[in-house]
Amino acid sequence: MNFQKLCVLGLGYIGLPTASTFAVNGLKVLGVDINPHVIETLQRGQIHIHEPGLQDIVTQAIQSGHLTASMQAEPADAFLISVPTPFKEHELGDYNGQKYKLANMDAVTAAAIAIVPHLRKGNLVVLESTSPPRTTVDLVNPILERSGLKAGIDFYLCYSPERVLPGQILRELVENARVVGGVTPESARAGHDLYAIFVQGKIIETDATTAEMVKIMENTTRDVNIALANEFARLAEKMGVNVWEAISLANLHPRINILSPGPGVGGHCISVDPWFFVEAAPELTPLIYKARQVNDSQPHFVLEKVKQAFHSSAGKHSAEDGSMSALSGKKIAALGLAYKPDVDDLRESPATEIVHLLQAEGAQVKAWEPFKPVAQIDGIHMASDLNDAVRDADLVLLLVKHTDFVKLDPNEIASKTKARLALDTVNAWNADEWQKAGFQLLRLGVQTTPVLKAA
Ligand code: SAJ
Repeated sequence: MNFQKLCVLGLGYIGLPTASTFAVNGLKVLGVDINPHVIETLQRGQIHIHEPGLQDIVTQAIQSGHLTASMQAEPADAFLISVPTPFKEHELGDYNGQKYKLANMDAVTAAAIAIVPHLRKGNLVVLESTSPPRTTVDLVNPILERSGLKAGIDFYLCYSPERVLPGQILRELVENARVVGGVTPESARAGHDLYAIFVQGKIIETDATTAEMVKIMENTTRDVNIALANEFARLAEKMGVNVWEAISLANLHPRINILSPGPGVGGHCISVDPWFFVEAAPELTPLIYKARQVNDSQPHFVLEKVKQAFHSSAGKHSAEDGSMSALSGKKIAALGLAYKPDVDDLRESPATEIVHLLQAEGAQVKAWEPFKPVAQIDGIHMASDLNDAVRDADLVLLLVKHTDFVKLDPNEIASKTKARLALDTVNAWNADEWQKAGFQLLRLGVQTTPVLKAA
């Protein structure tokens, strides 16, 4: 199949890089988004999200005349839907009292409806948004057929999940293998032809529902593995073991690859997608459900570690402030609010949840997020820079392993803060160096003294 014009609906972290990549590979691309700020920014030749290399490729695509932006879809040879699939905000599912999150498919529904007036015989429609299994067949297909055209006969319809890692999107878009699932084999073939325009990785054809499952299986596998790592961290603290050392030794085993524990699982993918399986079949997914619970409770684990940190140093300070256990009045410098290192995305971020939990316990938190220095984040007091964050702190709390934070010199920090207590939740700092600089450094997954009860 030949394509001249492509319409991409949804210009977020996936849609904009994908639209630009198709445009610099020769297609005429119309980028569509319901957010006027996104369209105005693009029409000014700028971008609204941080991703390495994205500004350059967008500039190239716009200057070539191949990428334009609008809030309205138009007729095209192919349509690509890459809109968000978050949770329903005020509604939970219930299975024997077990509450679970529900997918909000409003944006996908609206995008499919927006395509109907422009759908023509021979067109291709691709759903890329991560969606519960059977969304393409049971939700998108019937909407598109309101055009009077039949999917798989008059037009092609397929599902093709993006699998790119934020921070490496433009490279992975081209290099990663791509799964294309059609509602018919011909649809899968048409999807193959579209992505073959720039994908250098293997392109595999299958059916739409299998492709949907594949995507959610990938992210669910990662979520369950991270949950296991987080449980290992909790166990290690109980046993007086350094979990980071233990993981690096276990990963020497040829068939073991334990992921990293941390302050929690954030972002719009790993912390969201497994719920699509739980929603689809709560009776079949006890493990997936439990893993979500473990990862969603990790911010509380960090809260307890902060209390522990103050408690362990209380010997020295109790005389001064008299408030023994509560965090009330404690000044905490929170370093990092993004959901993971070196990205500007704060969606579902465990770090912001931890700050909210600390504040609810009466702590005064000043947060510094270098990737979103001016962010107004609900109820979080943002510092103007790193120095401002640590200056009056009692505790320096590292929540995100941004490269710049890893490189911090503890002596330099010691000269800028009165704190001598630090907590590293992401295994970024060298304990000896920080201790030499005068800090008592506590680390997630490391307990110097075992807390095992004597038999
Ligand atoms: N995390 C840990 N420990 C780890 C790895 C990650 O706690 O060992 C945390 C991170 O800090 C973050 C969250 O998990 O809060 C997710 O981060 P991530 O880097 O694992 O993944 P995402 O969400 O940025 O991207 C994932 C990727 N999926 C997989 O690797 C299976 C990416 O390939 C997908 O395209 C993306 O989800 C998506 O859009 O679905």
